[in-house]
Amino acid sequence: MDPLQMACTGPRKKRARQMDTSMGSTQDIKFQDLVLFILEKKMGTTRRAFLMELARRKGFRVENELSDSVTHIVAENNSGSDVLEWLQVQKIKASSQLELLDVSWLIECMGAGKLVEITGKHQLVSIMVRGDCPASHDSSPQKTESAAVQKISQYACQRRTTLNNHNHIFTDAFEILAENCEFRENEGSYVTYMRAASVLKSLPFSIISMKDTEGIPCLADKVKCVIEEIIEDGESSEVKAVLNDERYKSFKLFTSVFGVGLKTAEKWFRLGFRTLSGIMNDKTLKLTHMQKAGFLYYEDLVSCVTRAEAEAVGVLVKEAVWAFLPDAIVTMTGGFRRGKKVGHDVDFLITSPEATEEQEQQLLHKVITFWEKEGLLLYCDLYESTFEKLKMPSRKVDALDHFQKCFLILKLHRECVDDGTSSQLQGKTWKAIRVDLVVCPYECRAFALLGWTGSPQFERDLRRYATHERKMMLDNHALYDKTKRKFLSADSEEDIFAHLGLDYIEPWERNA
Ligand code: DCT
Ligand code: MG
Repeated sequence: MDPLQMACTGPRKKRARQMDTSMGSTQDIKFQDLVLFILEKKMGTTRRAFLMELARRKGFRVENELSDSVTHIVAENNSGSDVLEWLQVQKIKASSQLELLDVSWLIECMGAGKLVEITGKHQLVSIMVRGDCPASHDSSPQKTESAAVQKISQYACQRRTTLNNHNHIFTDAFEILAENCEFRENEGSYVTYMRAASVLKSLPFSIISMKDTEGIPCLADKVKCVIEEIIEDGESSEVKAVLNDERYKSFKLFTSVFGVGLKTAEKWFRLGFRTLSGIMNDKTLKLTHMQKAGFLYYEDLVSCVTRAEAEAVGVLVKEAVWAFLPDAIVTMTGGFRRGKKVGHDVDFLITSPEATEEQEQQLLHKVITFWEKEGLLLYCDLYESTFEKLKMPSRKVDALDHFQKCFLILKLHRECVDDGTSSQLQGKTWKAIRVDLVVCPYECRAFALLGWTGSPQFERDLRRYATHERKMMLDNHALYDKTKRKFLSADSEEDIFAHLGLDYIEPWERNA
């Protein structure tokens, strides 16, 4: 067996006993700047001895005892809180220089024969202070302090949330509970569950016991009860009940149709409908154009858009836009910009440094006429701009913006999709795809890009943070500083984060 493989699966006891754990000191040290200490807690003496010996052979300096010279503590099956607690018992204060790492980092380093970059998945995050933390005004803790003393912010815009979710079992549950509250128009509980799901998505470790939840913000009592039940029973009875609830099931089904919102779903439910075929076969119901398109292309639209399909739509959009405005900047936004592999639609932001107001206003009309002639336009709903310069940003966290935009359904031909394997196209030569196009004035582009990149929860928390922590107002058009009584301009998203005193969060870290 390869030694590294053994490191992953655990050593055979007999061999481990023969090892001399002190011999490493005489071996060549390849990584001079690092001093490791491997924690025995939950790892056991044998495995620890084996890993120490292996790490030394691979060029690491590994201490037998925890001393001041140690720079990295490596642990297995421990959360950050577990390690900190152990340090406290040893009467050792965790300094901000001390890295608390999962053994996976050491194993990766040994496998690669070099130091592997430490990322969130390796860091054992712990929370020194319990409860919601007020935003720190001298930039966020993520970059300036080690994970050992890092607090988790109550704001998603102060957390880095990649798509690597270690707590799916909990976040899936909270998203279902939140959706049920949305269907029942219970705004308060909706926010509670969404914030809980969001904070859990940002954790670089899986919650395995209630102790791991200590100090994590945004976990209300009712949220903790659900977590506890899932830890104990593997599922939540409340979620189970929701999934079996007739109202929830009907609303979920009805709102899966493009053009159907809560009001329509409520009406259909009250009228006694429970299936989509029941609605389609009813001659008395009046459907909007949007809903008719929603039913017509239902199968295509409920199947997710793949990245290859999104890229193919991007080619179509650029081709059409550039035919009329060659200098236009076309950016794919929404979930795909955040690195998602699938989405429910494809969002684009369009802006031009040179276009006149009239050229800007005409662009979407020309693009739509062009696609209509090509036979690619299956549905179109265009909203003209109601944008006014120097208007105060909206106070509402979920307010829609005032830019000109269109909600479309486009026909995407199979041969346009690069991978050619688009499963949804089987037997058909094309697939209906939902596409959103937004046009914004050039000076608003950074705000519009930030707003249209999402996630929705990240956006809500950005605005909430601006209002409550900075006395500023942020929306998709502008940022206003109420203290200085002036608008703050921005050429890039980085500028906006800087105005807000926030560390920059990359798009793929905004999956809150
Ligand atoms: N948006 C927002 N607030 C909302 C809805 C949307 O700030 N209430 C922003 C953030 C994302 C962007 O608009 C695009 O919206 P969607 O397409 O609905 O979201 P998405 O993240 O792209 O998700 P999906 O992958 O399902 O399309
Ligand atoms: Mg989208």
